[in-house]
Parts: sequence; C-alpha cells; structure tokens
Amino acid sequence: MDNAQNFYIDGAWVAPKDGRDFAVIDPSTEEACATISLGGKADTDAAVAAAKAAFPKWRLSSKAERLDLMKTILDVYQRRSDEMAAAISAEMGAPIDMAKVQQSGTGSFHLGAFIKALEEFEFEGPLRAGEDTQIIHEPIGVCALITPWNWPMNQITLKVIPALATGCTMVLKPSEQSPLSGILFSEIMHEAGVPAGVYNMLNGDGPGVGSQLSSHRDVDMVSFTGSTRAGKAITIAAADTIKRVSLELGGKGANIIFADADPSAVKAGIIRCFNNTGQSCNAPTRMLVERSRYDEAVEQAKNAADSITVNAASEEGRHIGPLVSEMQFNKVQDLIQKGIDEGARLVAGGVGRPEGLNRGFFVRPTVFADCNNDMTIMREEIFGPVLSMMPFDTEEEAVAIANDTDYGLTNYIQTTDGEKARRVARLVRTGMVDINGKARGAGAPFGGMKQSGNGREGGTWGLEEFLEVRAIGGWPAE
Ligand code: TXE
Repeated sequence: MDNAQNFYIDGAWVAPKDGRDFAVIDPSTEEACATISLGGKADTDAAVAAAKAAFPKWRLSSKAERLDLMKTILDVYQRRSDEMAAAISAEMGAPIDMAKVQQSGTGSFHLGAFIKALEEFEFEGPLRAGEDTQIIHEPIGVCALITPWNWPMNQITLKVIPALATGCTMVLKPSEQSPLSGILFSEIMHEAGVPAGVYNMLNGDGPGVGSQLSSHRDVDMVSFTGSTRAGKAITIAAADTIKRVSLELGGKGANIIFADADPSAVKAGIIRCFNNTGQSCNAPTRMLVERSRYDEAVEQAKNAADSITVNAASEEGRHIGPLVSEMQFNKVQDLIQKGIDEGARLVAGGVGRPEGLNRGFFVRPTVFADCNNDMTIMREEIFGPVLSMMPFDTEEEAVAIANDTDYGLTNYIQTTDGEKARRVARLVRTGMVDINGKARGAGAPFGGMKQSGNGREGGTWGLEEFLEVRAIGGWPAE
C-alpha cells in the first residue's frame, strides 16, 4: 500500500511531521502485514488546521453539490469494494467472504442510506406554518472522528458520510489496529474529488492523536466509537472546551428466549453472538432462557457452537476468524478462565486455541451454562466468541436480569406472542431491540443508553448529530 506511512491532509498525502513506525499485525498469522506511522501533536494540529480552513466554504456548499459528491464516492467505493474487503480481512482477521459482504459491504449500504436521508432532509423551515420563527440546521464545524477496529468501514462511513453530508469538515483517526481500510478509504475520497481540507485522515494511538483531537480548541465535536473506558477519557479530555461528544460504546445484550419462541431461536442466537468472532458491541452475549426450554436450549447451543469452524481470514467459506490482537486474545482467555473459576458450567469450547491452529489469535467457540448475573462473564463485555446462558422463571425476572447491567445498547426478544414482545420491548432499557431476529430497517438510529453511549448514528438521526439547531425570530417573509 503506497500511502501506508503517510497522512491525508488538505487534499494531499503528506509525510508525518512527528511520526513513529507501527507494525500492523495480521491476526491469522501473527506476522506484520504493513508498517504505518503513528502521528503526534504537530500532525494533529496540521490536520485540524486544514479542516478549520476548509469549513467556511464547505458549510455554504449546496445540498445538491454534496449529494453529487456522495454519489461519486459511492461509485468509487463500489469499484474498490473487494480491495477494501482484502484490507479489512488482513488487518483485523474477518474471513474474506464475510469481509466482502458484511464488512466492506456496510460502506456501500451506509453511503446509499445517507444519500436517501440527505435527499429528504430539510435544513430550514418555519417553527410552525404561518409563523415567522425560522429553524435553521447548520453544520457544527470541525469534527474529530475516532473509530475502532471491529467493523472499520461500518464505523468510518457512519461518521464521515453524515459529517460530509451536513457540511462539516473533519479529521478521521481510524484505529491503529486496523488502519489499512482507513488509508484505502482516504484514497477513495481523494479519487472521488472531495475538496481539499474537507476530509483529513491521520493515524495515531489513543493517548496521542486520539486525546489531542479530543481536547483540541479548534475541534467542535468528537464522534467516537470504542470502549467505554476510552469514551470516558475522551469526555474528560473534551470537557474543557465544551465540545459536543457523541459516544457509541460497549454492550452486553440479553437475548430473552421465551418458552413459545421459534425452535430455531437458540441456534440463530449463537450465530448472531459469534458473528465477527464475537467482536460486536451489539452481540447478544447473555442468553436468558425460560426454564421449561432451558435444558434443551443448552444442548442446542452446545451443538451449534461445536459445529462452528475457526480458520484463517484468508480462507474462503463460512467460518469465524481470529480475534484482532494478542491483547484481545489474552483478555478473552482470561475471561473464559474467570467463567470457569466463578462456577459457570462450561458446555462448549474453553481456554486455549482450537485444535490444529497453533499460531494466530484464534479462540474456541465457547458456551457457558448455569450463569448468574453476578459473574464477571455476565457483566463484562468479553468481545470474543463466548456465550453465557442462564434460566429464568417469569417475564418480570427476565426483564430485571436484562436491565441489571451498566450497558444499554441492544436486547433481543424471542417469542411468538406479539403482545408480550411489545410489552418486553418497552420495558428493557436499550437503545435498540430486535424481535425474533428481525433486523432494524435501513435508516433506523443505532445507539445506546447508560454506559453504552449517548449518540445515534444512521438515517436522519445520524445527520442531526452533526448539526446545530438555530432559532431565528422575526424572519422576514420572502
Ligand atoms: O478499544 P479502544 P480497544 C471494547 C471491547 C474491547 C475493548 C478494548 O470490549 O474488548 O473495547 O478494545 C482510540 N482518547 N470495544 O482497547 O481503546 C483508539 O486509538 C482518544 C467496543 O482496542 O476503545 C481507537 O481508535 N481515543 C467497541 C479507538 O479508540 C482513544 C469497538 C478504539 O480503541 C483513547 C472496539 C483515548 N484516551 C472495542 N484510547 C464498540 N463499541 O463496538 C483509545 N482511543
């Protein structure tokens, strides 16, 4: 990759002013697959200065101009989509077929959805028909976009595209664990003709560039996806400048399976939980099963987990890949051991690598039964292919267990009783609820409550995140 060690600032690829080398590790092989540069304060300042200088002109661009640009980006993105999948697969370990459809594919999906949302969005209008108070939505300004490694293109497009669509200028800092997709995305933005300074990208780590962006006086907003730990650090760093902070953090989703649920619910829950090797903030990691179906469900979960294959990201076909890094591998191994030590019943998987995979950050698909909600594996976000199961007796108890967590991102409900589904969906405290495996519609807001964050991404809500709302009284009639 030609630009691996450079940053994209003010419409050009530039060498770092204050850079140091950083090896990108392919998690399937544990070998370096690229060397990038991590920037420092001088690079952060240069990127922010370029975004600040571009803002006065870009904020006045027309909606039609921005829509044209977004359509061109979508064209270029689709043409380079397989290249994108290969980059994501190498940097974070998503199996190549899955990387094409789910990882790289989300970029096209979000671009298309935001084009539609922008087409329908009204930036100006009267408060009420016939009144002279005008409501004006304006771009917030210079945005720092800090993204993680688990769904790199999903998170980059969920931030960059609405920022662009609303007339903001920006600095993207992708995760240092998955920088190759961010570099390729910047090439796509350049090829599509994004005006100089509107979109800038630099690599760096959290305590360096991440923190510098968060506290920067010329940054008006930080949009962050990542750990709750980093979300708190960003909020503290941003406090001094009262900038807007939008956070999408971890989760510990409950999957409530009632006795009348479809027989396929348990297997579907396992597939959902282990997708992307369990590295999703909205994974249904706590499976709560009504007691009359519990033993059968444990058996089904064991069989489903045992039938999942684990293999290198470069191999074609349906399997799960490695975890992203040695750090995540060690974290997940420690949590599996903790589950055993704290008395959960291990029914599938366990500590150590799957048989035949001696190198790479591979983890055994693991299921624990007979958990209780005080166990570490029920409270902490594991971020690996690990499911924790627990029985419940009543609907009230299921809701109480689901809500007994610091997180509030997504819950799942499985029942054929429509009234019960509606009732429970209202009672559980998460930003999103999926009933009977139905995905939310395109353009629906994505985001959480409690320590899962405070932002909403996608659709109209995703545009509003990047807008200031102004009220102007006595607006003269045209
Ligand atoms: O994330 P970090 P890590 C959770 C998941 C995982 C855990 C640790 O539980 O096991 O986080 O992963 C930047 N100021 N999620 O340590 O550190 C960092 O450079 C500014 C859930 O890899 O949060 C990267 O760009 N930025 C999550 C981004 O934050 C900082 C996805 C993510 O890294 C920073 C990933 C700081 N002080 C992990 N510290 C989700 N919500 O989907 C780090 N960063």
